[in-house]
Amino acid sequence: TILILGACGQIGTELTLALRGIHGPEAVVASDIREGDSELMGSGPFEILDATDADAMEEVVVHYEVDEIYLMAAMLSATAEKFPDRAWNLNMNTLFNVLKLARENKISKIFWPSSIAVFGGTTPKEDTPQSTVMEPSTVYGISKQSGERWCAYYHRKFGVDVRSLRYPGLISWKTQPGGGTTDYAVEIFHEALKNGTYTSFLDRDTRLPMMYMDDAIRATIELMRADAEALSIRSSYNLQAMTFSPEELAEAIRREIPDFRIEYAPDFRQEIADSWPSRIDDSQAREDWGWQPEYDLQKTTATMLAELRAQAG
Ligand code: VAH
Repeated sequence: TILILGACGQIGTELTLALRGIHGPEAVVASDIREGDSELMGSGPFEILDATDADAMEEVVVHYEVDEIYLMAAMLSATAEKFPDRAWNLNMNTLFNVLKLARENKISKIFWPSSIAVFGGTTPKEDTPQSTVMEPSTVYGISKQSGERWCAYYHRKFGVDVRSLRYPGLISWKTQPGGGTTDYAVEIFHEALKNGTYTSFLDRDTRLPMMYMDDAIRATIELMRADAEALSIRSSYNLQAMTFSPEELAEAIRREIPDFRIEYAPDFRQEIADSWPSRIDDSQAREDWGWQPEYDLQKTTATMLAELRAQAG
């Protein structure tokens, strides 16, 4: 059985639905600190579970005979700057609980998401290498860099089969993201349809690596399916799909909504975004397990607007 921790989150919701589509509803147990949207809750078994509680997690693992865990629970970059202690506790203790279960052979495989947030201001911003200088300046980035080191350690020392991806900013319509710095790229679509205008909290020329959710879900499933022998990276794989700035995204939206207007009012998240790279070198993922993005800016924009219009009915 597969267990998803943080199943109500932006990635967790779609990952749960995708995995249930492949393995069947009963093979995928969703869990989170609170209940999720109706589509998720109606699609298979659900458990209220605080992933920082090791005993509670082990009870769920034993009860459902879990052998794979996807740990999607975390506090993202912007919120983590406001609550550093809670962010560190949530982001790290959940990972330690899952790694320990694997070390004790109570589960056999782990997916754990890292992020482009592991890179800092001294990291090369263009074609950021798989292995490079990483001096993250955010609580979230520090927790992801440390988490990567622990994943590599547990793999090397205890043979734990833990796999990870450095997700860029993710764009999706099904579930509202929470507390990210890249979330302007989600909010903008809702605002464009509702008000025809959006005030961006990142400046016009802030170019960041981004990815449409379907590509991120497919990358996750492809990585977990790959032959363990093919994986040369056990910290976390670089991934690149598209790179754009708020201004470039606004131009793409105007091709569908001609009178859409954008304004810029950078806030504390600008400093976070300025510490992150613009374009990532993902050649190792392409070489090891055949990674290939399918959504570019134009296709993402068209899909987001079409799906949100359909959702609005
Ligand atoms: C965030 N969406 O903004 C997340 C992600 C790279 C961005 O880690 O914090």
